[in-house]
Amino acid sequence: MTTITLVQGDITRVSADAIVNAANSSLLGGGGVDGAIHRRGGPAILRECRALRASRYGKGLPTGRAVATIAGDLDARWVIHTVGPVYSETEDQSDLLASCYRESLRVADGLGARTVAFPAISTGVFRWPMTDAARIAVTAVREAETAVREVGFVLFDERAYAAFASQLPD
Ligand code: AR6
Repeated sequence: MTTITLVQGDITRVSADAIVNAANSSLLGGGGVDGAIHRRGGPAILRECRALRASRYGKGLPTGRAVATIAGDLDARWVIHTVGPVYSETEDQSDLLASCYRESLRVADGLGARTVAFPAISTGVFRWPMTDAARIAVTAVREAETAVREVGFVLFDERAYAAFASQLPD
């Protein structure tokens, strides 16, 4: 059984075996949680991202996939970078968003991670409506077959926290 916990705060301040980054396919950093992780984690993470671009992901990491690097100065062993879909009003990309959670947990299993912290993927720059994103995230984690013991959703503000809380029993 995987326990789901909710925390309101900054994901770069939490302690976990693996911290998930809402990256973009370039793997070369950006704003939002991606920028915060690279800032606090230090340049070692970006160095490994660049190496991944040069070796396995010359065309970028596809949307819905995940890949791990070291975690630099963060209080974690690994950062798992995943690329959420940009929200579309015309196309249902829910499965790609769910895939970010599934693939991140699959990568976590490969590493032997037992605790994983997720941000609310795609709900910032990529504009996914928070309540819908929370439903997809919680469902994907609940349905995942994983050896991860604890998944913590780290929500940046009260609105995000409330949206995720509404998806869990009291
Ligand atoms: N800790 C936890 N959550 C955070 C933090 C933080 N330090 N900072 C922001 N959030 P976003 P996306 C929340 O934009 O929508 C980047 O430029 C934020 O409030 O970080 O998947 C990448 O390089 C929001 O709820 O990621 C990509 O280009 C959630 O994290 C693009 O943005 C996700 O917001 C990815 O966009």
